[in-house]
Amino acid sequence: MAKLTIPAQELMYSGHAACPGCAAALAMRLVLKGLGPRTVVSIPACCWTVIATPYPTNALGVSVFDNPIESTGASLSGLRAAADALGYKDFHVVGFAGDGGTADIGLQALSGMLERRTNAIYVMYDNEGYMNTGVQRSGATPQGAWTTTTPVEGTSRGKPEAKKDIMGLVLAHRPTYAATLNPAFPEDFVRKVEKARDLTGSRFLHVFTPCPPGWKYSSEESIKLGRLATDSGIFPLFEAENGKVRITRKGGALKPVDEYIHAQGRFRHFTPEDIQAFQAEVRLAWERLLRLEKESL
Ligand SMILES: Cc1ncc(C[n+]2csc(CCOP(=O)(O)OP(=O)(O)O)c2C)c(N)n1
Repeated sequence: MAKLTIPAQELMYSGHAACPGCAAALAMRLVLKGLGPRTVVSIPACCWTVIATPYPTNALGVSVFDNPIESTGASLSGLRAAADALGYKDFHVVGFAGDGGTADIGLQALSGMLERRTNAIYVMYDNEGYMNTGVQRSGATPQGAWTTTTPVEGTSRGKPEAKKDIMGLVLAHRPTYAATLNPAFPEDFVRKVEKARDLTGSRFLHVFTPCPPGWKYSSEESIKLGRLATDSGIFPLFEAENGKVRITRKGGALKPVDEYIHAQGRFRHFTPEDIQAFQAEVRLAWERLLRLEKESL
């Protein structure tokens, strides 16, 4: 029988303010299991500020620092300098930010932190939109998806533009470690957090976090959607250590994207042609990743 490797320690308390089925809540729980209590988490404006710290409560068993939405990367550089000045040893400085606060509004601060080689872990939880403020589109929203700012009415048929290649942007900085994680695969998830924990330098974790109210599906389906996303090649699991790319889950032939698309209200308007176009993009991106794995040094 397989041996479960997920630490029993809980550093996220029950009674937090996340929606039922929130995969971003599960992501935080697993991240803290992997890192342990000697951690400070810097959280910008996003769902997680509401989940963790509605005054005067705190759902986490570690220190929390609230930072402005655009400055998580800068906050991590400052917190690391402070921890070093205080002589803290074996202390993890962690950012936990949404896709909007990372790939759009906070991209400059993230780039600065990666370029400075700040000794910290940046976690981007990707619910593919600005969810906390009412499901607006972000650079990470997939092409064609409904959001409140990319409606499906009149001539508008969801988001016209493609999802930003966030890992591509991060890998261009050649960080010590970067990986994609999915709470639907908790063993792979925790192994990557522990690997990031044990390295020094800038580390970036891109976490796939389905969002029931934003993606319009029922809350008990988050894990099923997570598994479908990876097994269809929509959110492949891979890691890059000093630029060397390795795909960490290759389950044979990819599943067609249809089941993933049909399970969510944000894609309800998709025609068979839309699904075909979505499928073609996924296949191209998967082939690019296979090439990257083969060619990376
Ligand atoms: C400079 C600035 N602009 C806008 C906001 C309003 N705001 C607060 S949370 C949020 C959404 C953030 O989206 P994301 O980072 O994707 O996290 P999520 O809400 O999805 O968890 C926005 C736009 C803000 N706090 N500061």
